[in-house]
Amino acid sequence: MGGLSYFKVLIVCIVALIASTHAQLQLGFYAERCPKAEEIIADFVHEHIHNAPSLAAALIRMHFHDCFVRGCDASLLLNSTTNQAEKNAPPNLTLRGFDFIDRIKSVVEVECPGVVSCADIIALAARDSIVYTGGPFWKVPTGRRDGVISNITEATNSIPSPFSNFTTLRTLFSNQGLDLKDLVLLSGAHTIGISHCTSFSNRLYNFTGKGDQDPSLDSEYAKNLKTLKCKNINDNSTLVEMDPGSRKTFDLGYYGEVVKRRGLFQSDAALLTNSVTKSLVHQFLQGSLDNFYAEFAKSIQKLGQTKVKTGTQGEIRNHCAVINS
Ligand code: HEM
Ligand SMILES: *[C@@H]1O[C@H](CO)[C@@H](O)[C@H](O)[C@H]1NC(C)=O
Ligand SMILES: *[C@@H]1O[C@H](CO)[C@@H](O)[C@H](O)[C@H]1NC(C)=O
Ligand SMILES: *[C@@H]1O[C@H](CO)[C@@H](O)[C@H](O)[C@H]1NC(C)=O
Ligand SMILES: *[C@@H]1O[C@H](CO)[C@@H](O)[C@H](O)[C@H]1NC(C)=O
Ligand SMILES: *[C@@H]1O[C@H](CO)[C@@H](O)[C@H](O)[C@H]1NC(C)=O
Ligand SMILES: CC(=O)N[C@H]1CO[C@H](CO)[C@@H](O)[C@@H]1O
Repeated sequence: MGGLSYFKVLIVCIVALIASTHAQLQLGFYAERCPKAEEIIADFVHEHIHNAPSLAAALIRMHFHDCFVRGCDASLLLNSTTNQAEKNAPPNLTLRGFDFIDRIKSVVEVECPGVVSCADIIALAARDSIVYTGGPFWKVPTGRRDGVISNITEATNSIPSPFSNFTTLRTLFSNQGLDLKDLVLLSGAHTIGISHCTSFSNRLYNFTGKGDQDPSLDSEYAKNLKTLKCKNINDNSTLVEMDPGSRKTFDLGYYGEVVKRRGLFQSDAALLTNSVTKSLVHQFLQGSLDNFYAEFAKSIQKLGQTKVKTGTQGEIRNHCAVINS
């Protein structure tokens, strides 16, 4: 028996060692050190999202951009110092919701100072805001720690642009451990929210530099956009719904637009240029909303675990916009 006990102790030690070096996110990570954290965040979102339901779109997009650069570590929230931060990269120019995260952080800090990371707040607030506006639910394991580096070049290089082709999209997603199914599912978030004309006006006015239109964009739709929305190539203020008529509803509308060649961005249209993603788009469009929600949940949970910092890595920031001094 003595020998067996030693053996058991050894096994326990090895398991503990592996667990500590490969710390994982876990559901209810704050249960002991800040039991009310998740409830406070959910309540705050619930209470305020009605004033600005479009914030749900901004927050899920923020979660995506955060996770694509150095993992989901809230590096996106850092202000520039002597170095230019991620926030200032072109894809971030249209992000919204920074104040909202800061406000949640300050409420959580009152309850338990220095315990809950900004990275977890983004992940939870994104999920909660989508749920409270009638979209899918997904689980958010917590325990992310905040990064201390934010680099504009890395954001520019890692985050797909609306002008990306299929090859670029595949590479950038694969760099994050995400596959083609994740690409199609996560792009489905374009069923909510808005875009500036500048993200696609080249397709309407000057696609190849000859004053031409993108032939892969439905010409009737392009005509409407030019007369009613983006009246010239330099319009940088008009906002356009990506899923017209249902930009507040997390439905299958985006896939419907894409197959009608009415996806706003080249990156949306690119999903039809590969046989795998094209058939996935059709598959989700023809499937049920429940099926889309269940599959979307899996992909966004995967996104939310991208290269996370846990254990003693990084820090728990006091203010989301600055690293602790
Ligand atoms: C596949 C690569 C992607 C590209 C190239 C892309 C690009 C863009 C662009 C250009 C905009 C409009 C920005 C503007 O002009 O205001 C936008 C908006 C948005 N994106 Fe994406 N996106 C991608 C994937 C995703 C993913 C993975 C998500 C989330 C899971 C997402 C969620 C959103 C949402 C919700 C909006 C609307 C934001 C708002 O209303 O403020 N996108 N995206
Ligand atoms: C930011 O990232 C780029 C690309 O990886 C790198 O060349 C550059 O040195 C980094 N800048 C800083 C200030 O670390
Ligand atoms: C896709 O875009 C990249 C980057 O702009 C470019 O290098 C590549 O040639 C393009 N690929 C195709 C198939 O058009
Ligand atoms: C279209 O693009 C070409 C080449 O970049 C440029 O010379 C021309 O001025 C552009 N036209 C407009 C209307 O912006
Ligand atoms: C938008 O366009 C106007 C006029 O061309 C310009 O003055 C302004 O700086 C632009 N704003 C942004 C945010 O690029
Ligand atoms: C970060 O930058 C924003 C916008 O420039 C500013 O309002 C905010 O006060 C800054 N936050 C901190 C903590 O410096
Ligand atoms: C939301 C945000 O921080 N936007 C910034 C993006 O970068 C531009 C240009 O550097 C800043 O002016 C914006 O404030």
